[in-house]
Amino acid sequence: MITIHHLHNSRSHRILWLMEELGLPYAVKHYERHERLFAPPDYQRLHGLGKSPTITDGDRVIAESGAIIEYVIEVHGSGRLRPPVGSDDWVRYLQWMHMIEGSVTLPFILGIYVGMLGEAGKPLHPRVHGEIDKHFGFMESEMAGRDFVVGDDLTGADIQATFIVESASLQGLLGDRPALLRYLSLMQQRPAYRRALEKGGSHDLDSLRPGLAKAE
Ligand SMILES: N[C@@H](CCC(=O)N[C@@H](CS)C(=O)NCC(=O)O)C(=O)O
Repeated sequence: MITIHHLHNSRSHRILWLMEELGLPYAVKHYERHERLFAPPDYQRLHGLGKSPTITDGDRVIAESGAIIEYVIEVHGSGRLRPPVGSDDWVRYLQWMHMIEGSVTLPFILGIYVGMLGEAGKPLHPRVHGEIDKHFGFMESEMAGRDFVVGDDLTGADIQATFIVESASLQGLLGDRPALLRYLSLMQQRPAYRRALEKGGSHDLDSLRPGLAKAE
């Protein structure tokens, strides 16, 4: 059986949510953040990256959200929550699955670090905010008139995308992005999303972060 090593207030909510949507059995091991931000030493010992989410499945230790979602869907979910391989929807699914952590998250996190530098970070603001606007602007235009990233039903790509949309909302980035705000609300209302919150406990993403560097 899969064990989800759940670091509170973290991306591992994605995997709890995935398991709830698939109706698969799983165990949860809870970990508190160390010094407010970091994974604690016993979490770091699970896998060389020491990052959440990490799951164990027998002897396998698997890290990285997108890889875990794809692994669970293929190995335990009989391909549910992903479009048929080779279809146009699958191409879009793959792009979103990889784009979220590979592209969208980078400028968002940079914005937070640059914000921590205060005045010293100001020369980087135009570049960082340009990239944030580009990525969230792309997602906003792609989600207009849609309830899901792909097709007419939830896929693993929605589970991957929601965490960053949620984080962006908490940083005030969605004020002029109604399609993403509506999408986030639809995802947060799903019974499986809510059950995952109950199983995981605290999901206070706002408590972790200093603010983004402000756009000039
Ligand atoms: N791209 C990775 C990012 C993993 C990541 O940075 N996780 C954060 C939690 S949301 C973490 O483990 N932070 C604690 C630390 O860095 O010690 C993924 O999607 O799995």
